[in-house]
Amino acid sequence: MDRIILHVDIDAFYASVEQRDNPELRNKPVAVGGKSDRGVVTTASYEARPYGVRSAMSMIKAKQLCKDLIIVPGNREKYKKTSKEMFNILHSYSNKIEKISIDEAFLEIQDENYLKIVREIKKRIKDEIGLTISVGVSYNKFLAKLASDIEKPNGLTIINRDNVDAILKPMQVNKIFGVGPKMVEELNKLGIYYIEDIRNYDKYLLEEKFGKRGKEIYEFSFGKDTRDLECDELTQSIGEEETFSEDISDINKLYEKLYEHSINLEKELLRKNLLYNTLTVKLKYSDFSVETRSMTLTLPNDNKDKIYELSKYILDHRFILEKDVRLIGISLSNLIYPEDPFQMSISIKSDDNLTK
Ligand code: TTP
Ligand code: MG
Repeated sequence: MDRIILHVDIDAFYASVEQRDNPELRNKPVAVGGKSDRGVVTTASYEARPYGVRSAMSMIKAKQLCKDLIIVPGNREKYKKTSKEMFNILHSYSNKIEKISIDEAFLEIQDENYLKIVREIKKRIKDEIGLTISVGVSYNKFLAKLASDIEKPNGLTIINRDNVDAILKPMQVNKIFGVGPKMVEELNKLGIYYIEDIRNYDKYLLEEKFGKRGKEIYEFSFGKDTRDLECDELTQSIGEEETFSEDISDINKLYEKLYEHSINLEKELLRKNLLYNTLTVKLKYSDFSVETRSMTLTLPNDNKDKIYELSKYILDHRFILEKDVRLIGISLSNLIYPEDPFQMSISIKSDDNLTK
């Protein structure tokens, strides 16, 4: 079966965030960037684009092109936070996500009913974050990215085996992944202007002239791309800890804190769609010395009651508790994504368990 790959890209990202947060900017030509003579446009709202205002253009030029342009300074922290919110939503639909930039990602999904998923993702990003995205769906990365660019803003384009030739052949060569102005010039010299021209060119001559790149361009011209998603490194561990305002000797207070940590950790596991295998309890004593004790489960888990039960067990049986406690923490490691058959089999084989 073909893979199902989505390419998701927020529309006019920085400008859309500014329009979202300031109603006076809505439906108006907006450029985000520095106002000074040396200012550069980071991005322009879709209302400014018909005037020719583009990313990386000097603000002076942008203002000349569009007299009514409203220039807004950027707020990187806000964009980072918004980006994180989008990635959190995406993570609830797939474990296989490649982050390309602050507002762009590939997702590989297993569910053949991808239209339902795409519509849900678009709706959630609109309802929960207040932004629109454009999505491309196809059977590889090259085509998915190409697709998301075809209809913008708020687009949804599917490239499948039936329409791939009709879409690709008439496109200009610069639409091919990694083909910049220099390469376009080189290809034009060979009489190659459209993707169809690449298909009709001799594969070996292209390879001879451009090396590995030539071979890739030839493959892309037929919509072939076997590259896998380069997924984010899995989070190594997640943890909760708290230093008390006064050192604690009452074991019940420590239990209470463990329970609070368990609730928060369960929330975080669910949000990140993770299960843990190993739980560690950390204590810092009144003399600032630190001790940790860990245990590994037989089966990965994400339940707060289990986290509490296990951490309480460790606290009761693995620590001596002769001194007052200044800080108590729980961390979860050996994290895995559920429904990953390979990882599940590793964890089940683990011979460490609670009763040891
Ligand atoms: P893009 O996704 O390239 O652009 P965009 O989201 O503004 O517009 P589009 O609808 O075409 O996707 O980049 C995302 C953000 O990155 C963009 O909003 C601002 C920032 N950026 C820069 O700061 N400098 C640049 O040169 C570019 C291209 C983007
Ligand atoms: Mg974008």
